[in-house]
Amino acid sequence: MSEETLSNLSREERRFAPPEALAAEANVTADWYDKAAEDRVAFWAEQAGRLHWDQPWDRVLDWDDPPFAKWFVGGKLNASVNCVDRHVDAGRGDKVAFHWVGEPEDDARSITYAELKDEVCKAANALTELGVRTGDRVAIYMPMIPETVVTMLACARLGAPHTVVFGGFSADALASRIVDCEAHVVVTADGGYRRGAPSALKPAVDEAVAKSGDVVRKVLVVRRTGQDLGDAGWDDTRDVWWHDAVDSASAEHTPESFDSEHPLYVMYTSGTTGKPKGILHTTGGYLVGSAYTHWGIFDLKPETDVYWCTADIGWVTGHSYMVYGPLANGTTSVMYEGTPDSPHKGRWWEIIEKYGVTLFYTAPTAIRTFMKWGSDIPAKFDLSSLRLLGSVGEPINPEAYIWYRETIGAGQTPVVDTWWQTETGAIMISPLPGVTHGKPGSAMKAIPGVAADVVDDEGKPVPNGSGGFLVLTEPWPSMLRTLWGDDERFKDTYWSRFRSQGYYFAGDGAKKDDDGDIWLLGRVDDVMNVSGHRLSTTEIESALVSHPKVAEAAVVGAADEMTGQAVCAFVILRDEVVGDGGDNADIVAELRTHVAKEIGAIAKPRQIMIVPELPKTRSGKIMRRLLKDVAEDRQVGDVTTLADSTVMDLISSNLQGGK
Ligand code: 6R9
Repeated sequence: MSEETLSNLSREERRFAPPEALAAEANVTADWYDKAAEDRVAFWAEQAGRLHWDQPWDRVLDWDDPPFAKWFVGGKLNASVNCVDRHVDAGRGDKVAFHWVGEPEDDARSITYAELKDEVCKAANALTELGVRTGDRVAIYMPMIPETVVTMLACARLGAPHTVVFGGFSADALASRIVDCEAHVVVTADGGYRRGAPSALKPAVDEAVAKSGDVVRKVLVVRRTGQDLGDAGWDDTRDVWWHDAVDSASAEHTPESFDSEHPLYVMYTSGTTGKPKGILHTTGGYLVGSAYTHWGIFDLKPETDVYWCTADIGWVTGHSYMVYGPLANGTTSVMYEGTPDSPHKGRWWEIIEKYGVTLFYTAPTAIRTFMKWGSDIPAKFDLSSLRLLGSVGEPINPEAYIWYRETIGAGQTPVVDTWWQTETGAIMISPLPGVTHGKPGSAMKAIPGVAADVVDDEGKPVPNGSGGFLVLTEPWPSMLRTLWGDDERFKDTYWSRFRSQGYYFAGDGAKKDDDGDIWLLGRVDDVMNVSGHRLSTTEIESALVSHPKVAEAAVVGAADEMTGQAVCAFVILRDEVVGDGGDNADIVAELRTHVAKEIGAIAKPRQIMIVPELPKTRSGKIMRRLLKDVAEDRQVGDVTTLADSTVMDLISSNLQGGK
């Protein structure tokens, strides 16, 4: 990207200083930036002191064979001991680890650290009984229930890397992951509750197992809904009920210590080609990264805070910021099974009020949905316990940031916009809640210990005020170690673009503003080129969302004979606008003018389509690829990773009514 990059984002001038009381007591202070930069390796060694090591490391970082890193070399530890046993051993066994809230109302339970430890030990014994040994992979396909966390920790306790597959993924997606990492055991449930009804899981596992050759030997099944198990029913030689195998197992289990570089889990994420990438995280470095960032970026005070991350456990955020980070820090967390509108659109706010949530972490897509539903809904609840709000997954538009801060955070709480990836394992770029004067829409700068930059095509840092590619310039403890079984693809995907500089290429476009703060501009493949001008999808989406009639917007670049690419926008209107019977043609004209005014005539969408929904992945990312198919009048491509695969039909039928 060049100076031609048009920018309405950098015109954003609002700044929010940290609340004085928070700043005075902040876990991480401004001097940490310098301290970490002076000796990064020593800084990380200090952070590693947050964990319990059975054997100390002899070398903090081995970067002799880049890009293959080893952290805390020679150190030994057990991740489940760090997340559970050591809190019980320190006399905090009665502390609540999770306030679990099921989707059906009144279906809730609170689990203490002592109870969690017993469950993890029982599950570790049961998995051993089912044949799981150190190094074996276990696939997990579960709803958001406590047993899911228990299974992950039991695997970690045994040194058996887990691979959690989101419960909404298809049987095919599950099968390809099972086969890729050769998981002999699958843990699942009969189903989970979503949108007020049981939603089956076990039939998809049966189908996936059938498609996986003879890889799967045992399937451990939690009874959650009691629903019918489908055509394949039950296979007595393979299927085992959790309540038979785990409930009767011993709660005594002696953990083994594993090498710091022992694999902890594999998490699959989609790449640019069809085959998903199995991101490998190892034990010591990952746990250091997730624990440090969870404590620092959320300013966690474990004694008093109640923390809630709304991510699904099948996503990396659910791993680092629902399980490993919070538990390593001895946090009390909320975990919620269902959707935000069950049984009513205020469910999340009701949960915050009930449990006195102080730290809240969610995604921009959720925030925009709540904006669409209207501010009167959260206004009915007491949200005064909140003292910090986090955002992750996509760039947060200034409008959504302001709404979040004002409506949910009473105009007082800091908002931490955290940039990171499955690959980075932990937050890399974010404001510090007690230090940073936040700018709506900017993730600001690399946190202490992390080194990031925005570079041009040649890998040279761009000057302030310019855009380019986001890179991480130094190794960090929670970095992915490789792609499961594919070192070459690992090198190729992340380390070949800026090989001579040795930078990690994140695949995101970004810009430094005049202060040198970083603004994320979306994936580099989301950058459009219209008549030779580079336009960012994020910036145009932001401009659209800043219009009072718009709830949500997605922009794609569609092939255009005249201009190379043309801007096509898909827009969801706010509920009150949809209801007033106005003419869409008028609104479209108004929005085109609005974008021209906000950014410039070049950014004016060629086409604006008013739609009822947008296609999103389960982690809330808009699938622009599918919208591009619509914009270019093509057959819509593969929809299997959509959270709701009927959305594309809805969009198509809606558009037939007139574009
Ligand atoms: C944690 C997670 C990673 C991609 C990343 C970027 C986008 C995430 C963001 C953000 C702007 C933020 N992304 N956080 N973009 N601002 N605060 O989302 O992991 O699912 O692997 O996605 O998400 O494009 O490259 P993952």
